[in-house]
Amino acid sequence: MATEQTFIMIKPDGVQRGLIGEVIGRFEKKGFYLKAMKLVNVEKSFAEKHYADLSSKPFFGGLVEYIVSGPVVAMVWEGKQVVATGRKIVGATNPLAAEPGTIRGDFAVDIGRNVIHGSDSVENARKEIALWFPEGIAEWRSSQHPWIYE
Ligand code: DAT
Ligand code: MG
Repeated sequence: MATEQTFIMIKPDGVQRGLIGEVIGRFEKKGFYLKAMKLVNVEKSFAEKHYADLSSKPFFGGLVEYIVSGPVVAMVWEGKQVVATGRKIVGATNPLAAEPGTIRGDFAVDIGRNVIHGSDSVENARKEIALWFPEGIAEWRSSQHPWIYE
């Protein structure tokens, strides 16, 4: 599987609870590369755009309120199969169903306070990165690359 990029967002509860370093460390230590990052407060209309596919769900209003309730950390991570593997690192949507060892499994209880977002497909990752980083992302390669990838 080719090198991919995924969009990862630490939600307001993750920021407030001091989990930024923990989340970054897990992706970094795995062998993925951080290609963009910013801490931002998003507007309601922006959060609605990010979650547009869920606009008909009964929890949509609460989800948007939660995302705008404090700053979030938006990131782009790159690496081999990073979309699917990123979802495994994040864990199941409902934290009580998420395996221990995953971020949601280790750090969350309620579905509406599940700490982190990760793109669910390469195509959605592309859309989310374009939405969150219209300014573009960094071009760099780790000097450790040959020690992580064959
Ligand atoms: P995921 O974030 O695992 O990709 P999703 O895209 O289906 O899950 O939903 C986006 C977010 O919406 C999810 O992280 C938490 C919230 N959510 C999903 N299902 C929910 C539900 N049944 N009740 C309340 N919030 C929910
Ligand atoms: Mg999703």
